[in-house]
Amino acid sequence: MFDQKVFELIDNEMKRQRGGLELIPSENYVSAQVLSAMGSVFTNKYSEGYPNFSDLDSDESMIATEILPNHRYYGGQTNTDRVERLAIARARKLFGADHANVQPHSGAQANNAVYNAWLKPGDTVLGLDLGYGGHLTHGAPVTQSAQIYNFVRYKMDPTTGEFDYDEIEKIAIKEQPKILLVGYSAYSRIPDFAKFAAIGKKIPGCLLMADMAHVAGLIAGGVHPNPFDFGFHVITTTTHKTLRGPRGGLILSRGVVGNPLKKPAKTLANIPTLIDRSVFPGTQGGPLMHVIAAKAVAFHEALQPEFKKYAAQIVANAAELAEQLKKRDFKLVTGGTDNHLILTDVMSSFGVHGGIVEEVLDRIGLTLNKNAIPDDTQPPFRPSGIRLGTPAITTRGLREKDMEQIAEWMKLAIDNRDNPSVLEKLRQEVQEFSQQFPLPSDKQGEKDGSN
Ligand code: DSN
Repeated sequence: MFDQKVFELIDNEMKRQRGGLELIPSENYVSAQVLSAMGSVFTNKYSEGYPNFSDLDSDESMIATEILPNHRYYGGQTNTDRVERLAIARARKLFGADHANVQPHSGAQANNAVYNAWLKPGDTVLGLDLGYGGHLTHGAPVTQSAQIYNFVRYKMDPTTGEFDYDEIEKIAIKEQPKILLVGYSAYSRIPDFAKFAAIGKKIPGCLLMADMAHVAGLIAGGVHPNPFDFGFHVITTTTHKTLRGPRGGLILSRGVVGNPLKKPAKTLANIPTLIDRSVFPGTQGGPLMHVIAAKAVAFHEALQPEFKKYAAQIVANAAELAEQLKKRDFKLVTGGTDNHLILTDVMSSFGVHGGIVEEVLDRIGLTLNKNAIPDDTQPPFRPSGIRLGTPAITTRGLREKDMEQIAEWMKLAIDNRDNPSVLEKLRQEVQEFSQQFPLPSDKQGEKDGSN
């Protein structure tokens, strides 16, 4: 029987996405090919274990056709092995990694797998505090990993909103972390990876880990530094933000790629194999092969020259949007942006908290999220800030010239938040404007690559 309820909701969500603009900096619109791979028969298959890791530098047509011995726990792996090997080969190339584990179901799973690979219960991790732009999985007390490991969290300098490297070094020397973690969900500048690496190298046995979920697409597109170039050992990321793939996780590492069936010594050189064993069987069961197929497609897209232009356009759009917001009296944390993301203190700009701004903008079809700012005195559901970004609207085809209009709608909606007729007029304008920019999966010829 046709499941009308669910398919109606899918249809409604499609209309919502077509008729508005996505400004949440961690969201994007995937291509028809990514969608199609994700909705494919690979969802039917169990594939616990790993494919063979040999010859991943070979030509892709060889990887897509060669027959290798089955190293997994179930039969029927001819196609899953090939598709996972393609995903691994492409991810390595994209980020200059020695190894890639494409199986984590999410960014949180990826981070937890790295902790489990390198730490014993009680070991110390130094990461950014959630309230200052860090992520839940970087040691927020409500998480499972915070019950297992000792997270010590550094904060941003409240006057500049930026990393305070002297303070981080002081804490690192005192706490001797086994992992020094750089990563964030609400930071609009570029970290000094060389400084982080220099701090980590002063601590014996310290793993340098970068959670680059937000900026992975910018790194892949060559418009953001790559932590591997500064001696980092591990990069974790999600695959669906700036990287524009399916929802999922990815762990990239530098070191010696070994046989995941054999337990290696716990050394930094063996980190690729320690991570493989930690993902499966350490923290996950069967990989989601339909998602891995879609990751392979997204990595292929990110390896194309157009992706470099896309990444550069994300940054150019964000810079222009920041300028247009400042012209309209929005106070920006750090004063601007160097990446895809803007954090603005709407409480001190307009005397209204982020929850209200999120809601009022949702009503006119601009989607973004409320967010804490450094040293926020407001509670989490009524924080002082909002967070927005340009990856999705750039995919949609918006350019610098369109940013003024978005900033203007935002200001008008905040000023008229208690005026339903103005909000309705703005909603119609946003809808008409958005419909000029089809979703990539709506474009003719996208699926078969003919456009
Ligand atoms: N929820 C993601 C974000 O929006 O940044 C992080 O996991």
